[in-house]
Parts: sequence; structure tokens; C-alpha cells
Amino acid sequence: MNVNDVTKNEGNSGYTDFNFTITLSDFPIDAVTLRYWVQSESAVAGSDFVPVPGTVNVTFNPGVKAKTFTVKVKGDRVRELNERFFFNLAGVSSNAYFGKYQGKGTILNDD
Ligand SMILES: [Ca+2]
Ligand SMILES: [Ca+2]
Ligand SMILES: [Ca+2]
Repeated sequence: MNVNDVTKNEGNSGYTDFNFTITLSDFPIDAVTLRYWVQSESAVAGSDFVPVPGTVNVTFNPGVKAKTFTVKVKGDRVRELNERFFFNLAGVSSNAYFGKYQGKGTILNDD
């Protein structure tokens, strides 16, 4: 199981979708469960992206290999440094291999 990194421009208004895809190494025979949570770093929930409260339960049913989740980044016209947040995986069921468990979201300031 892996999750990708996302690097995109911030944008100046509205929202930009940062899409994180969790991919299993193979099609599961039994359901695979895990949780994800979105962690602020230099990018702060609320001001830089739409908060994802708590931890989110995810289930891969048999035959499903990939799922995509979106973090919505807020555009602005403020001059600031590039900012980062994390898309973390945790609590993976024992029938799945745990590979790259952290996706980095890098917001490129464009102001
Ligand atoms: Ca901007
Ligand atoms: Ca910003
Ligand atoms: Ca900015």
C-alpha cells in the first residue's frame, strides 16, 4: 500500500484539489481497512486548506485496488513561502503490506 505526493500551485481564489490516491500492491481477496488523517505542518488546516476532522476510515472491498481522496487547498493572493501538509495512513489491516504511508502535500505559493 502506497500513497502519492502532490505538488501544485496554490491558486489565487477558490479551491484547488490535491488528490491523494491510496494504492494496494494487488487486488485484495478480503477487505482491507485503514485510516487516514490530514496533518498540518507549515500549511495550516483552516487557513491554507479545508480541515479534515479526526481520522477517516477507509475500506477496500475485494477487487478494489485504489481509492482517491481530495484535500481542498484554499487559494489566496498573499505572498508567503511554499507550505506543506501531510496525508498520513495508519491502522492498516494485517492482510495488506504497508509501504509508503505518508503523502506530502506541497503548496507552491504563486503570489
Ligand atoms: Ca496565490
Ligand atoms: Ca496560502
Ligand atoms: Ca499565497
